[in-house]
Amino acid sequence: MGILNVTPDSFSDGGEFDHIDAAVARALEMQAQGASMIDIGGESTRPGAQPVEASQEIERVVSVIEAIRRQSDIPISIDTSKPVVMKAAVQAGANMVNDVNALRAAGSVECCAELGVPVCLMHMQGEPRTMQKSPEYSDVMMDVRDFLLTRASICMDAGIAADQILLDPGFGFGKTLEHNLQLLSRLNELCELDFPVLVGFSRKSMLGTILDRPVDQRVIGGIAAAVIAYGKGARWFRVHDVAETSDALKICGALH
Ligand code: 9MG
Repeated sequence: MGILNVTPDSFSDGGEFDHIDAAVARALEMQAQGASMIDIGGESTRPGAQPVEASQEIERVVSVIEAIRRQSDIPISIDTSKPVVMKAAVQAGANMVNDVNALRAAGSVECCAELGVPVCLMHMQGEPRTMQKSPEYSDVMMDVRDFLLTRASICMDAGIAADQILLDPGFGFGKTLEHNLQLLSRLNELCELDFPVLVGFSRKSMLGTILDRPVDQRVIGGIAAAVIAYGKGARWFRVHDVAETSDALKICGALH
């Protein structure tokens, strides 16, 4: 899954893809590099990020989704927590909802059930503005697992089919480095459940902390984490550096 942020303040490619043509070109480039889905987001979820109005988010993502659709049928996921944005994005041509809030906003579960699209439910403690202040867990893997299973069960009760649900432990979302490492080392406990698991490490600060490197020098660290996650059963990877990650994952895939 290649990341396409269409926010002016994105931490990794801020402002660069403001223009629709550039966003489409980047999406097509990621497709050519091996991405099997493009994840489009119009609201930053990085730590400390401020929320944006739904109307602004819709304005940012819909024009880009429509423009990609004119040139490619690559599956698109919409990275949002707002049901109105989910609906507008799917009507414009998106095929999946990727929600860092695991469809907890009022109306989100019902909206996705009605849209009939797959959903990625991600774990996050707190909210992006404050989530890194002092995250606490009794047992981080058990807490994340229980949360995701509860959310999956709520989705299924609302009519979302089990095979339309992906789970994501939410690396970096309300977690210390120790929590992230615990989650990675015990990722098999999540992958053993009956849902595919998606992970995202790309350029995140957990890599920067371990490596002491800025955001543009974390590619190899992100690939190392992705390879470890593959070994534990994850099969979906949300990444900026598609070509490099794709090569690494093809090597992993050749063994399975
Ligand atoms: C939007 N977004 C940022 N990081 C993410 C991650 O790790 N997983 C998912 N599903 N979405 C993310």
